[in-house]
Order: sequence, then structure tokens, then C-alpha cells
Amino acid sequence: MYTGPTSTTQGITLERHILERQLSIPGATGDFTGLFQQIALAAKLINSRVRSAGLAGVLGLTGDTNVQGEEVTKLDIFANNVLVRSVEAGGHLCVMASEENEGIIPIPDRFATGKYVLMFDPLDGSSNIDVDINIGTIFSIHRRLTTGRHGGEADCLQRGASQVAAGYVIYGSSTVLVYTAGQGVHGFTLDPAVGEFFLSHENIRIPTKGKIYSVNEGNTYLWSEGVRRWVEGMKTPGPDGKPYSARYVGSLVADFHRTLLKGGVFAYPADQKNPQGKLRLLYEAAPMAMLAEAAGGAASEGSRRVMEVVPTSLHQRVPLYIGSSEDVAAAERLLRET
Ligand code: AHM
Ligand code: MG
Repeated sequence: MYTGPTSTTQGITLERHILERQLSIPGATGDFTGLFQQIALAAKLINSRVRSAGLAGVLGLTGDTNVQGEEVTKLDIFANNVLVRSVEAGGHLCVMASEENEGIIPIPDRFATGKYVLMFDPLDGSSNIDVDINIGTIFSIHRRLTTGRHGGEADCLQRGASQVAAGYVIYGSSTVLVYTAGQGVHGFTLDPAVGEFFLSHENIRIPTKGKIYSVNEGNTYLWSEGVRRWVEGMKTPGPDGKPYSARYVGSLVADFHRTLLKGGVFAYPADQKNPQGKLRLLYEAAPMAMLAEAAGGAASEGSRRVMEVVPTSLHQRVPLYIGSSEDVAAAERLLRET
């Protein structure tokens, strides 16, 4: 479990951390470091706008709906545009996809293209913006599959297990960027005075079993018998005489961040209204699954790893059980038995 910053982590910037890891990879070109710098820049810009949202007059809804049929907030659009603008010119990407865009986002012809694919949810939990609850940005990076100047949808429709990196930024009581490139999960806290992310959570490990469950219980009437029994089990005192505690923010980034640091399980099960689950595989579930597994935890869609699910469409949804490995295994066991 994360126990706080140590003196050895002080003063290490996100850029230096990624650069040092890249230097250890033979043949690395610096592309990955460059892409990350641009993502970090976007995170700082989004953070600045989130922090002053009321003052800047960007709270509220635009009146439009996005491809998921949900109301789009002004900050959603801002965050989406900032991310696209920050990364499109770097020459590291061949294509992008966003939760806010129906189709792929091509790299404009005037810019060079590169070997990576970036997918993101620019502002996750956006229904929480107007009530000052934590929100976040989630991202997922793959290597391209296609050849040719521009990438296409096929480059985006890859299994989570093929991700080269994934991460999120939480705009919470502080702003923290958490990423994995396969070797450990690391968190960096933004120092607003200098505008730099500094290593604050080195090598995060999820406890193998936690004490918190996180699920929208208002959906109980829509759940299968198995899901109901699993949640009932959470509320039944265990051998230590205590049940699990319930925590549900309703922002995946916030609920996942807590789960990563403290252990336990977050779930968004399939239900009668959302038979495939609610969360999007490419922009939400797969990147969080990579982070969970890299921290020693697990992520399941009920019977198999989320990382193994093969996407067939950009906005595909998937049920999600994620967190401490024993808690996720217990959920899988109950779902299998019922
Ligand atoms: P968003 O990406 O449109 O903000 O929606 C995804 C959010 C997640 O952050 C969160 O886990 C979930 O939707 C909450 O859904 P619900 O309100 O149904 O509990
Ligand atoms: Mg989202």
C-alpha cells in the first residue's frame, strides 16, 4: 500500500522519470517521452481550467449531446480540444480516438505522423463538475498496427493487453498523474507553484484484499441475482466481525484512485439497462485494467480479464470489476456460481 512520499522520490519530475526509463530501452527514439510531455501539458491546461471553472464561466452544459447520447458540458469540450491540440503536432501519433468523438480523430495532413495511437476520455465523471467533485482524464497508448502515413480504426481496436502505457490524471484536492508503461505504477503530484509534476507515489501496489466496495447500489433493481448476492456478501460481516465499507463517488477516476491506493473493489456491472455494462472499454476500462494489473491487482469483466476483451467498435462498453486481486476473484467466483 502507498505510504507517502520518500526523500528518494523528491524532486524527480515526470519527464525525468520517463526519460530515465526510456534510456534503459535499447533503440528507444524518445517518441514516448515526447508524447508524454504533451499529455502532461494538456493535463496542466485542463487542470488550470478545472480549478477556475466557475470564474472562467465554463461550468454547465452546452445543450449538445455526445455520441453516447449524454449531455456535453463546456469543460468536456475544452478538455477534448486541449488534448487533441496538445498532441496532434508532435509527430508521435498516427491516429487518436476520444470518448467525445464518434469516429477516429486523424492527424491533420500538415503534421508528421508516428508509431503511437492515443485514446482518451478527456473529462471523466463530468456530471460531477458542477458540484465540485473530483473528475479526471484517462488515457491509453498503443503501438500502431497498420502501415502507411495515417493510422485508422484498426489501430484503435486492440486488446487492452497490447497497451504500451496507460494512465489518468485526477483533479482532486491535489492534481495527480498516475501512469504505467508496464513496469510499475507511478504517481506524480502537480506543484502548482512551478507547474511541474513531481514523483510522489513511487511503485504503487494495490493491497491483495481491501475493506471497501464501490458500486452504484441504486441499480440493484436492474442487477442479476449473482451481482445482488455479491453486493449482499460485502455487507455481511466477515470473520473479523466487520462488513466492507461502501464508497461511491460516481467518477471512475476518483473511485479507481482510492481503490488503487487503499485496496478493495470498484464495479460497474452489466445490468438490465446496460447489458454490456456502462463503462467504455477503450477509454475507461482497458487503461484502468492495465494500471490495476501493473500494481498487482486485477480487472475482470465477470469471467475473464478486461485486458483480453477484443474491441469491435470504438465506443464498446464492458462490465468492470477492478481492484484488489482477492476481491475481484471473489466477485468472479460468485458470478460464476449464480
Ligand atoms: P462520463 O465519462 O460520461 O463522465 O461517465 C462515466 C462515469 C464514470 O466516471 C463513473 O464511474 C460512472 O459514469 C458513474 O455512473 P453512474 O452515475 O451510473 O453511477
Ligand atoms: Mg468517462
